[in-house]
Amino acid sequence: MRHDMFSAPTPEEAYFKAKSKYGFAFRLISARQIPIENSDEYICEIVITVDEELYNQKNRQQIVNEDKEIEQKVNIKSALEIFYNRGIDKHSIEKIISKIDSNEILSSREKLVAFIISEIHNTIKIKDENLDGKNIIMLVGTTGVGKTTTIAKLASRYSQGMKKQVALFNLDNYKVGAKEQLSNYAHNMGITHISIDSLDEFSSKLDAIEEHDLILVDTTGISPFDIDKLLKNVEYILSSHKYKIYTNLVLSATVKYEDLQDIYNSFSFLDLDSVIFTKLDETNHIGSIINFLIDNPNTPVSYLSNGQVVPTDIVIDTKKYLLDKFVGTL
Ligand SMILES: Nc1nc2c(ncn2[C@@H]2O[C@H](COP(=O)(O)OP(=O)(O)O)[C@@H](O)[C@H]2O)c(=O)[nH]1
Ligand SMILES: [Mg+2]
Repeated sequence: MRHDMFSAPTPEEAYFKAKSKYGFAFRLISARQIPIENSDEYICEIVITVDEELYNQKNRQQIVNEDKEIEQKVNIKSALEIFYNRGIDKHSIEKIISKIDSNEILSSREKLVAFIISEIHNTIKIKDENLDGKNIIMLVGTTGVGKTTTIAKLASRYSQGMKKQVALFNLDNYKVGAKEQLSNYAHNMGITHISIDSLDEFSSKLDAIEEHDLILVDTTGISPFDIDKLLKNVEYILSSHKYKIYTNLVLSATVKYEDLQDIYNSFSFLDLDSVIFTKLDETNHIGSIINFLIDNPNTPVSYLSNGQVVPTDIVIDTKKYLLDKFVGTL
């Protein structure tokens, strides 16, 4: 036989503890009240006796359980640190951790890391290139983020690679030299380029390019509110021209997470179809992008830009590229 001891504020609670551990297979040997130092209260302590085999079985299990719990905590902590150190926010990770439905995942650091990566993989949505029919692709975003450069790359991809009839539309009327930048690209590729100075002109110029499959619209220097106004103005014209319009927000990979979210929020009323991340060549740390995508799980990524060179520095397989780049730093 072996002895075991339980303590609690009342004898009933101490007895209950013994009962929940051993069932009814024990005998009470003693009970006493011990005064708690510097207090009027007591702690009740009971001693019981149980069969040796049952004692060993229960206590071994308890030690194993405690060890497991400690091991799990260590696994979780070291796995999470990997992600925190790469710029993933605590709340993003908590969102992922809350999806864990089996202890197996917590049994090793590697399994937990693999689980988090696979959840990130599931979170990243890609926007497939669907260019059936007539489409207008508009790039919006802050100045200098890489809209014009990306438009030139896309123009080359669609016109030369896919043999689409492409036209470039320039609403880039504030930035000095911007018109020339896009018209030079257009000229080199032999693509129609139309520059407009006022938003009203957009609809009238649309008539002139009806034979084109794809119109890429550059918008530097125009506020999101003006773009919204423009879209509302041309909605009717677009439907009669059978053009579908896709608005893509261009964001720089070098911007920190809070700023990405702020910029996104200031453009989000435009009914964004996708985001494009640029300047991926300028950073090895894309935690901010991953965070952004975890926080905006319905926002697909259509393209990535990883350099200044037109037309080559563009990535179509966005999910693979982002995951490879992120996992590469782990
Ligand atoms: N390193 C790097 N530079 C880029 C990338 N995309 C654009 N740029 C450069 O960023 C600057 C601004 O680009 P631009 O297309 O004019 O931006 P916009 O004002 O949004 O039209 C130019 O010097 C581009 O060459 C990129 O993916 N990587
Ligand atoms: Mg521009």
